[in-house]
Amino acid sequence: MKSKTLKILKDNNNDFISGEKISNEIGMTRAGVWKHIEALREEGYDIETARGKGYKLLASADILSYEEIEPYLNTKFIGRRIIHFHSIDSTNKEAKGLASSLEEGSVLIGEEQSSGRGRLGREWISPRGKGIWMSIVLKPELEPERLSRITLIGAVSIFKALENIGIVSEIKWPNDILISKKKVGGILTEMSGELNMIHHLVMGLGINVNLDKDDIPEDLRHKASSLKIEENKKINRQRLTGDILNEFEKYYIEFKKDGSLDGVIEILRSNSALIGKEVRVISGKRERLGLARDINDRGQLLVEFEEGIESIDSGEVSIRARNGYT
Ligand code: BT5
Repeated sequence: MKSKTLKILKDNNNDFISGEKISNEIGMTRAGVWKHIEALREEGYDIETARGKGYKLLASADILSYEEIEPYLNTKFIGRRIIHFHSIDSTNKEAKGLASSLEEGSVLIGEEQSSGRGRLGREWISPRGKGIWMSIVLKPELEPERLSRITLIGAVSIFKALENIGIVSEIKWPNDILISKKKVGGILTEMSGELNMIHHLVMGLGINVNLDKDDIPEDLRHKASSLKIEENKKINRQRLTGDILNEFEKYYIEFKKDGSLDGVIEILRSNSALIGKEVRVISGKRERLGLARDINDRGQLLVEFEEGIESIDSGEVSIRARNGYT
């Protein structure tokens, strides 16, 4: 209902509209409309009130609700339902709990996460109103073997959306987005299902958009950054969120047809932070040094070890820290 009031304010081209008119249009009392206005103000909308004239929307809020992202969306089903939280422990955790009752393509977004998670239970810092912390619920009907590559679609979608706004980044297979060798985005894909049947899958994407230096804990500053820090300007989170979802749907529809990742792999190859570099391949307690050679058509990283070339499916891959992170 609050969103209806917002829509009327927006449709009114930043002009005054009376409380009575709004209340007639949405079928609510004027006191109810007033409550909406108060709630919208609380979210950050700047709304002017004038006696005898009503309400006027002066400025929209910098929040990632459906109403604010929708103008940038051109998808069929990805992001057509957005559940927006002002604060949440972790969008991935919440999405896993809700996934079975949500339609494919539903997205959960939190303005901040109090317990954001990376892979292997690591912490993911997610300060309020500064990043994109979101999870997409997916229900593809493909064997689990192919599904593990789905993270690559997320990485390429972020890369392409950044490219659309003129930001050059690199993809560190399989789940990191880097600018100037520092991490500005990461992906955590979690599956739920049985041996040969996936019920649903939750892809969590975290992008450091407008974080300032102080938002990044000191011990991460050598390896983490944000778009704002790297580009020296504030970035529109709403447009970027819409763009990521647009790019994601394009590649995901292709992938769902037959598991094809052709376009995705091409982009990964030509914008990889790993190919040609020495890498440390870590799986559990085992660490090996090798040279990242390529990414094959199945999305695996080809690494040349002393013993020969191996294709790596997923797991921990980090470039030997020579100059900086990655
Ligand atoms: C990732 O893990 O890169 C996956 C991050 C996924 C976050 C999203 S946000 C929405 C959704 N809900 C969640 O709870 N999670 C997902 P990993 O590769 O394991 O990287 C984690 C490591 O990156 C940490 O151990 C830190 O060293 C570093 N780190 C933590 N917060 C960071 C940040 N905001 N930016 C860059 N690096 C960070």
